[in-house]
Amino acid sequence: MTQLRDATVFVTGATSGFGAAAARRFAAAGARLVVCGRRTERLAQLQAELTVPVLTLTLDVRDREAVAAAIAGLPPEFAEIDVLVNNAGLAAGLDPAQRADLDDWDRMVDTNIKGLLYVTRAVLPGMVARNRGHVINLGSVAGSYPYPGGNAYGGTKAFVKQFSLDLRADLFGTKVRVTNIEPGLCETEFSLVRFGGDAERAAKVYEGTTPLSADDIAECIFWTAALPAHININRLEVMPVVQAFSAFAVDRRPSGS
Ligand code: NDP
Ligand code: 8X3
Repeated sequence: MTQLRDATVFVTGATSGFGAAAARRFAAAGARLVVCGRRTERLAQLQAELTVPVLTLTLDVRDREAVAAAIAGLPPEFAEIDVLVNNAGLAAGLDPAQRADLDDWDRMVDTNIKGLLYVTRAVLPGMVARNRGHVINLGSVAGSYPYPGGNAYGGTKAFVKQFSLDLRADLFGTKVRVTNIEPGLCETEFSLVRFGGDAERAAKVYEGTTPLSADDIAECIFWTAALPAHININRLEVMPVVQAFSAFAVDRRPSGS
């Protein structure tokens, strides 16, 4: 197995959901952590809770210069990143494309695509130079299966899937691994964010189901990192048993109705 005790693990979006759960899971294995997000207080809480060395970075991954400076300026004891969990991301809105808010689309593209690119680009040279490392991206089932209102969100996650595969092509010949984790329905703050803080609407997404939990996904993330160094999980698609895909939709109404 890959030894994660004393490994340096960098988690984006560690203030909530998968990121916070992944930080806890790696900490349980004795890793040292760099945790980032925009909510400083939550990062401080996580740091206070964990007994391993933790560096907190208040960082908006959309800020290209800030990302580059934060990663270039890591103190030596946190600078050699072994595992990057590219998790920061969001869905904003569920309106059909013809009514969607362009600001929502910008926010998703800027965070889920461009933010992930900025962090990856800053971390990769060190991994390649050390000839070790693992980039674990958070894609989604939405990157493979369309659903009404998924539009730009699904598009950003399809990007993450393809970028993960293309990274593998560039890293061929090195020992740096790349994995795209593709979760389905999972109860975190995801829907609260998607619906602009509407807790009632968010709760309805999970009502009457047994969704995945953040800990379930943290376990998947951890598993891919802990596998022996010669194994690369390219994509890991995970759904709760209560979720599956449906058949093609066919509109049988008489035309014009
Ligand atoms: P949460 O809303 O619970 O967590 C999202 C995290 O991303 C927060 O820590 C938030 O931190 C961080 N984040 C958002 N925007 C930025 C930004 N601009 N800069 C830095 N950090 C940011 O959602 P999840 O844990 O569920 O989602 C994590 C990832 O998993 C996302 O990429 C999401 O698309 C994906 N995903 C989620 C699924 C689900 O059903 N829950 C399923 C499949 C994929 P802060 O606000 O403090 O900046
Ligand atoms: C989150 C899963 O199905 O809500 O990526 O888009 S879904």
